[in-house]
Amino acid sequence: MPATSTGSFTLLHRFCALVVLLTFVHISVSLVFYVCSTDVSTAFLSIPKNPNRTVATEQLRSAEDHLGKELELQQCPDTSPLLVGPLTVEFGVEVTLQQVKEKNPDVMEGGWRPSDCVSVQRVAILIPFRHRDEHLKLWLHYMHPILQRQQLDYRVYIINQAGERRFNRAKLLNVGFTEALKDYDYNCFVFSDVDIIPLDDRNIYGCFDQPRHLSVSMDKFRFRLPYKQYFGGVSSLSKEQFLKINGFPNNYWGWGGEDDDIYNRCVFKGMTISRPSAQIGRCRMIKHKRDAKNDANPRRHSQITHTRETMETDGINSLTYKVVDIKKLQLFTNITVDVGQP
Ligand code: UD2
Ligand code: MN
Repeated sequence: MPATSTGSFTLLHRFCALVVLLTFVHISVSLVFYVCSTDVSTAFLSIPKNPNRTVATEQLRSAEDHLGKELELQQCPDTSPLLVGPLTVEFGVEVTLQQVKEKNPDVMEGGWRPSDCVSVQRVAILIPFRHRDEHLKLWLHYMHPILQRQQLDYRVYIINQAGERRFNRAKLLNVGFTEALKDYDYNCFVFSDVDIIPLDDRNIYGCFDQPRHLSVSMDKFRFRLPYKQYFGGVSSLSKEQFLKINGFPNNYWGWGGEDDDIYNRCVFKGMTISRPSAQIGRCRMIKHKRDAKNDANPRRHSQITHTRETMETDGINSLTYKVVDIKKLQLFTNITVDVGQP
């Protein structure tokens, strides 16, 4: 082999060794930087981190996630794609609260909200209540699936009258309005008897640009409105509409009249009543006898002739009550309240 070719071989050999060395150094430096910049450092290398900084970083991340989600999520469509229309409702079925819970695993703290869109309707569903546990089971059994299909951001409140004195439906609903607003920024309130179930899920349990009467076509009244001004059963008012009429009357003790008073309040404040069609507004009421301590209110006929005057001073602005107990359960929030007596 000639001397010149041996020399160039050694040179090439050295050059290659240098390239390998440089590559090794490059990879090592990159690796060290990578490890230091990740949480692996804390896990494996026990490099102490500033704990405050970790918390702050995590808060920032979760705020970013939250904001990202809010920005990503679109408003729910005007008409929910989940609705199925006419429903079969049977009151002979045996249901337990456990079964209702299992069938509605996503219902928490008495309600639900869509996870894939933002609901415009933030609805508190308020039910005046005393000793109607069997009806309540059926109501929860039928209503939770319907309310989820309607894509509402909702929670159910049972406003349970404490004691055995005369029942006061409208005052319980005023309490429900006040107490629910302590939980969440609701913009809509649905007021429902515990014994009424809609026969069509297109009858939306939300609010409209006028106060809404939902139970317009009931089996009890042979699927007709009993009279034009009828506002009993299930109704809804936005927060604004409710405050405009000073809420509901507090002094209708016993059965009847309070629904007509609420109707009068709406009309006297220049509002009209919005209703679904007779087809979509079909519903059923569980047959029952008049409850104890809910005899017909003998003053109701005279009371409803004075709504225009009384509504200014009797309502949400004069409401007094004592909360006895609040229980946040999976299927509903139970508020037991002492509303006093006539
Ligand atoms: C009608 C109206 C109702 C209301 C009432 C007069 C219909 C369908 N409904 O109902 O909205 O105007 O007349 O006050 O027309 N409740 C209890 N425990 C009681 C008493 C009442 O939980 O001891 C609750 C329960 O939610 C019940 C509601 O109050 O559904 C109305 O009472 P009701 O069902 O006895 O009266 P009803 O069917 O004549
Ligand atoms: Mn009833």
